[in-house]
Amino acid sequence: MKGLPTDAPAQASALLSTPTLEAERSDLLQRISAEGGFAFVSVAALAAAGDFRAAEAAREMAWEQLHSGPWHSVLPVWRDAYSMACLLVAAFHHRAKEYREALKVLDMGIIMGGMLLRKDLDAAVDKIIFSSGDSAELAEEGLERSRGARFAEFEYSDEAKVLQVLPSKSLCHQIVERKASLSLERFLSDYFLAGRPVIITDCMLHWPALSKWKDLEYLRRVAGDRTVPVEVGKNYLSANWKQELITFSQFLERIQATECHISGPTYLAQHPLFDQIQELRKDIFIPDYCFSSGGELLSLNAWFGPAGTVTPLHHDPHHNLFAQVVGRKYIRLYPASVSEELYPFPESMLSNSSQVDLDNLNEKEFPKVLNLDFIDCILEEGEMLYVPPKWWHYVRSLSVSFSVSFWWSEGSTPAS
Ligand SMILES: O=C(O)CCC(=O)C(=O)O
Repeated sequence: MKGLPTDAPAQASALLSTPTLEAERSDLLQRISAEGGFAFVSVAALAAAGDFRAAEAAREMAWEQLHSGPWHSVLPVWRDAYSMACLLVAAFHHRAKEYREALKVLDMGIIMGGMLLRKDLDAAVDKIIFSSGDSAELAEEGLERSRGARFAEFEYSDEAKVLQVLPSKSLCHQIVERKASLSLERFLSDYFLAGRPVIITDCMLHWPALSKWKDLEYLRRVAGDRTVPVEVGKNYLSANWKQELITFSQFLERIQATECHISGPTYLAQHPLFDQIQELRKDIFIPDYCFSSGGELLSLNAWFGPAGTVTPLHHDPHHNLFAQVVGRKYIRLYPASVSEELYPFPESMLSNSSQVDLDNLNEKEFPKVLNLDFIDCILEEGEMLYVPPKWWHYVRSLSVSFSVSFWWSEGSTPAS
């Protein structure tokens, strides 16, 4: 932390303009006290009075609470406490023109904190990006190197090589149906209500993302300094799998590195990146199909990684339109009706995942899988796959790949 002017601290949080925090502060502090967080309340008061170390201490205390047990058992008030502390710390960094540090702290608040102060966090990010406009501090690093750079060509463009990396029996049975110019009515009647997957080949061709997200310089410029959560390891079921928080620039470096890291690929998986980085949100459009049933859009998630990422066989409870923006992915689908034959994990946390590793099939342990019918496809750039709720899916990237999933709820469309 650089030295602050002596009059700075008391004004520090005001400089970042945090209207929700001002309105909610006393209620939030009371709720934190009620949960026994007296020490947090004391340091937060010192932080508000200008003590940077106290702001850092408040952030650490809240961080400890976030890691005190399984994520679902963390009391929501501690997530809001964490956001509050992040705003306090960021205000000091902003005042000292330490924009990169400020941005990092705010992103941590966005990723790990609660929703109460989300508007303040987002507004503070905008302010930092604006404030740093004519400073050399943000974004310049690495830009030179990525000027004009695009991702390497498909790693497996030769179909024979593709088959070598796919689970056995891939692409030799039924391929997912492809449709162009699919009307909303036909989508509803033939796929949504029928519970059948389909690839829509031409409904995202106008997205700016299709060309922009291949451009490393663009990605680095709009997101390079932002912190994102990534997964490292073979896949989320493997023993060495872990999560890390790194900057988007660091993530791009890892994707560009031709050799896969020893601990496995780094995958930015199922992250609501577009709530976090508005610039990227502008490059995509929500497909009308998501609203055709009167359901509610639940989440947009990014899936960005190198060739070789695998999401093991699992199912989700929602309707999913899965848009392939950059690169290509192999996807295998099994209907919900064969769930039992796919050996779901008995533990409730993992009950939507199969114990079967399709890349390394143990036929003795899981014999019923062998003769199950499935449908599969290689989803190409510019195509969207509709995955009905509860359909099991296995996904492997065949190149650098950037996809977006749109999840939405059932709605009230009468069966026609
Ligand atoms: O792309 C992937 O790796 C997995 C996508 C997925 O499982 C989903 O959208 O539900």
